[in-house]
Amino acid sequence: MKIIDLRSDTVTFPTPEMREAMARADVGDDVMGEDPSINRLQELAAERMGKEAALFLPSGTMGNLAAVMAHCGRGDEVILGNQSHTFLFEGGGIAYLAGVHSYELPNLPDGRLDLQAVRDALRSDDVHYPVSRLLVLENTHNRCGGTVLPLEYMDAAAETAHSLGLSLHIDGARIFNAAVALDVPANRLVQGADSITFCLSKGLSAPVGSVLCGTRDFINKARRMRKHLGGGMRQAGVLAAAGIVALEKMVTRLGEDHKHAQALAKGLAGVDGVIVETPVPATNMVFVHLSDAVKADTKGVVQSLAGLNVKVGVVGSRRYRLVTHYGIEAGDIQTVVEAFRSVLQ
Ligand code: TLP
Repeated sequence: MKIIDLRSDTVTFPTPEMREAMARADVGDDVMGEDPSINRLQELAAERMGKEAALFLPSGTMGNLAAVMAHCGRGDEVILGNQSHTFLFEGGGIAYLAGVHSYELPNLPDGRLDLQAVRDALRSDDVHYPVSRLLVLENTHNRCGGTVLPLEYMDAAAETAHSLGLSLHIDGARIFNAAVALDVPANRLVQGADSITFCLSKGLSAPVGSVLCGTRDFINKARRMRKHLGGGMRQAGVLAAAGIVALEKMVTRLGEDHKHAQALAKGLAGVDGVIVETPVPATNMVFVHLSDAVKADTKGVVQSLAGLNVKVGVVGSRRYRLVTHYGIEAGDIQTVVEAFRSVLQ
């Protein structure tokens, strides 16, 4: 019996083509810059993001952290959303490991930051204050519902950041979902950004890895930071080989995941007791919560669903996240809807 695992798109397995590419990969010592597969992945990633250079890292968390460390010195300040992954889910690493102070602005419901609020957050030159150095945005925005920050906003945010003397980093863990949803090339979407991290190991299905892109100088600094963080790997070309397949073969199919998410939202909207937060999800995430009429508790529902081979993520009291991905097929959607109906009836 198939387990329908909607907890995240991080649960995806490598495709058969990835496994073959991994078995055949040419490898070398990447700390010495000699892994041909990693070098190729980095070139490809830089090209896809329209940046000079790129760096392969073990995770999105390390990509964002290395970026913050390369942009900021200790005691500097980064402006970011209070719902951002970097603020909520990266273990406070920018404070703990980088000594960087954060200025959290409330994310608007669609994941954007109000650009006037960004202007207002800029510190004046005064010894009492940290030095404002960096603006971080997330696209797609995970906790705001897999929402997409539109192109005009991305351009305006870059202009605002630069006019304030700030650099702009994009946590683009799912930037290709945004690009596919907007039908805009990813490199255009991040054109104004100074750096971007994107993940190979989410909707693109590679087993491990993220890539940080930016100018050559910035990437040279970030490579030092990756070493400080213990992220310099050796013959990791076996991982990069899967990443190359991810970039070349797995981007355009993300639209299927978005369609499945829309079908799932529509189906769940018809189940008594389930409140779908966004009737037409923008990308591959569906957030739902239980109505007051439901007696069962948050965990009880998860356990009952798991008993029917459906796994969902808990993201708050009586609130769940369901993420579609490679491995979830059209036929699974109805199974999930029926599972909810049977658990909540
Ligand atoms: N997100 C994971 C969990 O950590 C919540 C998920 O299941 O969605 N940026 C964004 C926007 C992310 O969603 C994630 C992972 C990361 C960065 C970190 O990537 P990894 O897990 O590779 O460190």
